[in-house]
Amino acid sequence: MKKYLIAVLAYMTIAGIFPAAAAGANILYNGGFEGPVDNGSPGGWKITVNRGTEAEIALDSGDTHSGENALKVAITPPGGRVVVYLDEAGAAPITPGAAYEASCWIRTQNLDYNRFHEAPAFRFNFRPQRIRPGKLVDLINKLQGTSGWVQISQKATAPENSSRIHLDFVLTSGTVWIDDVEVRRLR
Ligand SMILES: [Ca+2]
Repeated sequence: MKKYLIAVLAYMTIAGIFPAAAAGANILYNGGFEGPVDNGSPGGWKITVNRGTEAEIALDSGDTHSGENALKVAITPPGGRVVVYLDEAGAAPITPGAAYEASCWIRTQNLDYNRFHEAPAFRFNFRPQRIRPGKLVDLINKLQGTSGWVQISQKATAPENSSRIHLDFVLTSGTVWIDDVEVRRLR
């Protein structure tokens, strides 16, 4: 009986009855920052810190949106540039032509522009083919005057020659906590 079941499942996968990810399912592997740390970055994510930027980057268990950890990035004034971006292996493949929604929960403290007047942002795009202009939420515009966790989401349609999500957070000055980042295919 078991053997029979496996054969049926294999056939269904080949026939495309189980697509890469079902509509509506979150395709990010570690959007909640609960997975293991890999080479100093949370699994599924990469972080770059521009030269001259003084920043503390850590998994913080103090006040998470859910689970044990949120990613904390604290940049000392007058600021600089830290980019937290989704690793190529951080999400399941996407379906070209399908619409997706990227969302995250963010908490901030003393958020500000850097010395180049660059705003902190949550950006959403695709690779290898990109959408132009890419989707972007200006975090100062969205979160100024707020405290506590706020959900941010944005939608985009994957171009025909895209195979994966590109998602990042550009951080400039002040402290940001990020948790429960998700990307879902819209039904
Ligand atoms: Ca978490």
